Amino acid sequence: MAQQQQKISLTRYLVEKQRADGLIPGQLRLLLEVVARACKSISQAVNKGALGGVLGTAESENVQGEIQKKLDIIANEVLIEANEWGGHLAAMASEEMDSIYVVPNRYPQGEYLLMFDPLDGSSNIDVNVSIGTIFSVLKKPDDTPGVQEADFLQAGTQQVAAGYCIYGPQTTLVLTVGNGVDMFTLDREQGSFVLTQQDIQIPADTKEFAINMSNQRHWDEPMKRYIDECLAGKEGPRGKDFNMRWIASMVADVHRILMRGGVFMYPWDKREPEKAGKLRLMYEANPMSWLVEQAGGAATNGKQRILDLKPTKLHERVSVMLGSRNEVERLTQYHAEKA
Ligand code: AHM
Ligand code: MG
Repeated sequence: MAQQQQKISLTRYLVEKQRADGLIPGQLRLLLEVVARACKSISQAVNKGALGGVLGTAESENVQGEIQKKLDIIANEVLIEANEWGGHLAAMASEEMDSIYVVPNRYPQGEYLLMFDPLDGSSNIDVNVSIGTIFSVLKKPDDTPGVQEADFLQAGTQQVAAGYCIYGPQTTLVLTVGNGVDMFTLDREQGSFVLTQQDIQIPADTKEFAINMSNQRHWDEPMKRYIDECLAGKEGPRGKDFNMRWIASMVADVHRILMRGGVFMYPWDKREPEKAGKLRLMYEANPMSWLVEQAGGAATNGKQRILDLKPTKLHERVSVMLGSRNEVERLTQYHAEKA
């Protein structure tokens, strides 16, 4: 009889990682387990859809002036309620909350700071297309008493863990603690995440790009040049045909890139020139950039490595280009030539 392959649960993976290379201290292990548990619960709510009465918009706006969906608010509450009492966190910050959420006095305070976009790709919720939760973990600087927004304003290089959970045909959790990227699939019968892929690598070259082409006329020159050359295909300077995908869920687009390569771009554009971009640095671009780098890819805002940017505010926006290394280098080169 063929020996059944042993399944490794997220819990076991975290315990073994903690033991083996001390990469995951106890509080961080608890934090990651709690985030995963919250994602399971969000996955349940997403799955129920209309049956759970969770679709549609709430009658509120978030700090970015975007109309919130019911599921945006539910996911945010699930993450806060799951994380506030365990003693592993000092504070949380979210796309859906104006200011930081300090762990209430009735609970012990931990040493970590958790940031999240509770449900990224909100425009896809009501049309049954993949969405996801993105998270980033920092350590609270220990030289300051209490906790304030300034404690969160650390460069992406300071992250100690980052990941996302995608709610698609499968619910999949993708995680890094700084030594590669591993992937877990939710086993609904067992109710646990199971390790399904280790050490994910993004190929350095690709023939696939992801960008919202409807903004083309608003881009700056280097961006136009890059896409024009891709579109010119075999007959153009790139000498190969490119394919395009745009899911309008960063989680789903980045997941595809981790699985088979590609380049994802949400650049600055002239629609709102005073904004650096659409995506948020601290809980969208930083965690995704770190995952991509950990998988051998690269991430830039065109001029600088995203992970090196020093944030000046919690909801700061950034221009994003990430994925297969050689394409990101080319984008950087085009921006440098223009400058
Ligand atoms: P959200 O956090 O409000 O959902 O916005 C972020 C999303 C990304 O997931 C996605 O890449 C982008 O917005 C899509 O924007 P657009 O609709 O302009 O193409
Ligand atoms: Mg988002």
